[in-house]
Amino acid sequence: MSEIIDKKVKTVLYVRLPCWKIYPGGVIYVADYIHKQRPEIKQEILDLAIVPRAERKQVLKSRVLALEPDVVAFSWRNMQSFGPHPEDDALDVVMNFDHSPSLWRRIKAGISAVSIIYEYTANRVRNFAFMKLVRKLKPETKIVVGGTAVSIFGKYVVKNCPKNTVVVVGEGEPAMLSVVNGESTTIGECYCKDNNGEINYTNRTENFDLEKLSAVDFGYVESIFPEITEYIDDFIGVHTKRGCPYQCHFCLYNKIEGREQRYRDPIEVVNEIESLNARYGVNKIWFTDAQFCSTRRSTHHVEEILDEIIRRKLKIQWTGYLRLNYLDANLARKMLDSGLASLDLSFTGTQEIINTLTLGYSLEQQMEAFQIFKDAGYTNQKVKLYMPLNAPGETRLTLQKTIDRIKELYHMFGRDNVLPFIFFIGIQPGTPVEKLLLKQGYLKKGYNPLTFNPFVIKRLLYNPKPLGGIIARSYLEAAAALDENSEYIGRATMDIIERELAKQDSSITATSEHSLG
Ligand code: B12
Ligand code: SF4
Repeated sequence: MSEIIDKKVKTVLYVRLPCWKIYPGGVIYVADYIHKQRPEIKQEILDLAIVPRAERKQVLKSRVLALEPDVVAFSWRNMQSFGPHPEDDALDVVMNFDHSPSLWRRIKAGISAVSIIYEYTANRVRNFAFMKLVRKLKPETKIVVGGTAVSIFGKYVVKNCPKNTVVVVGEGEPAMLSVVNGESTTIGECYCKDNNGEINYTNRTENFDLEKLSAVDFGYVESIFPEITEYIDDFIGVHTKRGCPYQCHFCLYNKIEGREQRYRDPIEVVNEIESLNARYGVNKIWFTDAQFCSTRRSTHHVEEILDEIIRRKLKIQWTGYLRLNYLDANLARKMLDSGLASLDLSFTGTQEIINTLTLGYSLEQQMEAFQIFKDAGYTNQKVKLYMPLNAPGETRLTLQKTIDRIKELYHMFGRDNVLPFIFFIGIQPGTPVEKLLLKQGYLKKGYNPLTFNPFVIKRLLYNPKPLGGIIARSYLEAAAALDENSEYIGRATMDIIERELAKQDSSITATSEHSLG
């Protein structure tokens, strides 16, 4: 138990740092929890994601001067956001720069890349400038920084923060409670920079008991964050559990949330959904768990939540990252009855790649699970395939097998309902794939994962030769043919890849026959 020092916190200003507009669920959970524990504390949330860029500094300044907060708590979501896919311009830029047959397009891509890198750099510099502004305006204020970006890059963030700052890695509720309680040591995994600029690291001793995370009190949240209404037309994030015991080679989620799965009370989860629905008419829910449905135990928990949604006849649509390991007909039926909007899942069409990436499931079982969905009354829900294309171990043969499996899914669900996302592995620090690629010399030892060097950034988006060129040129050809009547780009790309693989196969056969002859 850490010592309580005499610093009663009376006011907290939460500042959500700018990112693409997305419901700020993390900071809302933290503020709601603190209110339930310490209702006498005055809190406000300022969401810079919805303030026009030119006004952000001024708005922050006015809010700090008006509220005079004892604590300013920054929430930072994305820092290294290079995981481009067809809905992100950066994918076009990378593909064109490296692989376009047209010199002009390569030059144009180079110019766009400069502006993307500029934005990437400037965003980070601006975020630290917001913290420095607070420190300048209120030298005594404690600064706390949390959020997923910080959970991955905490050590880097703390170096650039002002003095008297706590950087919280992972979940924020217990850490924030110890800050507002004025405890001398912040609970949880933290980097604390004191008034002399010295940094101390404290490790997490125990995880937060998620049973304590009751349904968000939206009446209170709206009173401290009236702008919440700007989010209600889109998917709203609801958390049902934290943690993931798997270790897929490219993934960091189990580090951000821990390996042990901890669960919220299903009734509280559904109370939260119901109150979003009744208060704001929200009808699109994204279960923001690392994996909504993964282990056998989590499958039971999912089932309890779905049962409750069905029992209360809530008219919602929901989605989240899914694994189909333990799906059976009963659960599939419940998923559909409770409003499953789309199936969002990792997909690769060979057991070899599943094993290389240690995804921990059987392809045959996954394909059977798709059929179970089909038979359970599937109508026209989208099947979104997040494909780690050209991952380590990918060959022409595995790629072709993936295409064949996708065709089976077209057959099962209707071509228009299957969306293969052209995605590549983004190499993240501390993951097994990073270790492998360092060992293979693809990445240099001591490289900086937060570099602004565009050539290193490009390498972190893993799409190596020889397949990288085929995939990229196929994507560019599909993109060039896009008009309002055209195919979904992911499907068109997969078709062109297949054509290109076949062409190469026939030329290889012709060459070998020729040399044999
Ligand atoms: C669900 C999810 C999505 C969904 C979101 C759906 C929705 N409507 O909410 C979708 C698929 C849309 C999505 C998209 C993207 N995502 Co995403 N996403 C996630 C995921 C799995 C969960 C995030 C979440 O909402 N968690 C639930 C909430 C409650 O938790 P939280 O926000 O983390 O908050 C907790 C703590 O962080 C902390 N905390 C937060 N703020 C504060 C503040 C203080 C002061 C304190 C003390 C603590 C604190 O306490 C909170 C409660 O404990 C994470 C990975 C993960 N496991 O965390 C990636 C993650 C956040 N995403 C990431 C990225 C990069 C993206 C994209 C840019 C991908 C892309 N290339 O398009 C986009 C960007 C979206 C955007 N607009 O910004 C990265 C960000 C980190 C980074 N590498 O920079 C992550 C970490 C995944 C990764 N690659 O490692 N994402
Ligand atoms: S990809 Fe999904 S299942 Fe695999 S470790 Fe990450 S969160 Fe867990």
